[in-house]
Amino acid sequence: TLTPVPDDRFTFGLWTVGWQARDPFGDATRAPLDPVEAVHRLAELGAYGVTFHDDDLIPFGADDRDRAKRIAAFRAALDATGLAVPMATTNLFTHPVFKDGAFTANDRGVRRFALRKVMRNIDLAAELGAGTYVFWGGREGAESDAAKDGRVALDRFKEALDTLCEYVRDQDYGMRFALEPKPNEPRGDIFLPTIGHALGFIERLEHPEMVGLNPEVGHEQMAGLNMVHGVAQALWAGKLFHIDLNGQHGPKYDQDLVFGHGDLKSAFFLVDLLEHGGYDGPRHFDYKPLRTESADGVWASAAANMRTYLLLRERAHAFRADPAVREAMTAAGVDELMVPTLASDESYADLAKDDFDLAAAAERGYGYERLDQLAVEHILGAR
Ligand code: 3MF
Ligand code: MG
Ligand code: MG
Ligand code: MG
Repeated sequence: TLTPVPDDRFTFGLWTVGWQARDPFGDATRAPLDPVEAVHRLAELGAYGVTFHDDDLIPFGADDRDRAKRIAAFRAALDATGLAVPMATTNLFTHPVFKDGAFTANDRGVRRFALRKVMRNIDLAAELGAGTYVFWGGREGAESDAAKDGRVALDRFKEALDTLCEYVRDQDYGMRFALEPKPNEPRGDIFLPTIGHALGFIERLEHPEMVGLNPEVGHEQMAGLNMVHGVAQALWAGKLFHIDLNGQHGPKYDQDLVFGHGDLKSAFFLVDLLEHGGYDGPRHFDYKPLRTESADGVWASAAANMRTYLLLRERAHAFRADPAVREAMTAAGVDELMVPTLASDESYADLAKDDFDLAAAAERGYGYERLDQLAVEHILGAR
């Protein structure tokens, strides 16, 4: 069905529907959105949950009474709607104190402040039942390569995550961390710019089993990379802990379009992978309603993310079930790739026994054109 229900596990960041559309060249075009209203509206639309940065819920610097009041109101909205909080994260990028980064700021006092800010919100995240805590290092980077020794910056990044893993273990929160790579914006260059960089980094941590990824469609595409391949590698490594779905038109500024409103074909193959590739986490939308929209447009865009996902899910099932697709896949050898190159009782020595028709293999066609067109026809609803 194309009506979103909580079982579909759609989630939204408070900062998405709540984006006031301030950009580097223009002021806000929308009024602030109360998190309580966001929770109610998202629940009405069929979402499963909501996620937040500490500062989305509690303005930076709020006193303890104000903080408690806002948390209580948010909790009441969650209880009234049944919305879950599967993930939370820290804003380590808006306040001027983070202009040179948080975990990798040259100023040691900033690094220590950042850790305190994260731990405080991890406590709240745990109270609200979040199983995943995301780290997007938006300010962890540089504009000049004279500013930081990249090797040392990674030492500090590792130190921060090791310390926070220790904290979560000591508190018995059972929470996992998910790193969100991004190549640039707002920094000229950001550390851990892609899924691949982050996967390599995780293996050097003290508790690699606690740390995985939160890849974002637009972020990989900003780097000119194939999100579907990146997510496949994250799944292969057992590291797809969470995902940020949105739309992007290739390498340019971070567009944060509605899911599917950028590279639609890639969105189709991504949904196909998530649905058939063993991912069972939230389908989290991290997008920005266009700056041109008033409140109606905001809620239309929230609904559009879920409907587009459901349409693509339906299309992906139809694609897989189509006998013509099955046949084209077999002809293309898609299944043959599942057969190990050496049989279980063979070694490299057995390769010498092969009687291989080199000319025939060089000459064969794979039929990918036909297969790809079948995918396009399914996306367009022509089959
Ligand atoms: C920026 C982002 C972030 C992260 C968020 C952590 C503000 O490009 O994608 O959104 O997703 O900080 O989840
Ligand atoms: Mg983003
Ligand atoms: Mg983005
Ligand atoms: Mg994101």
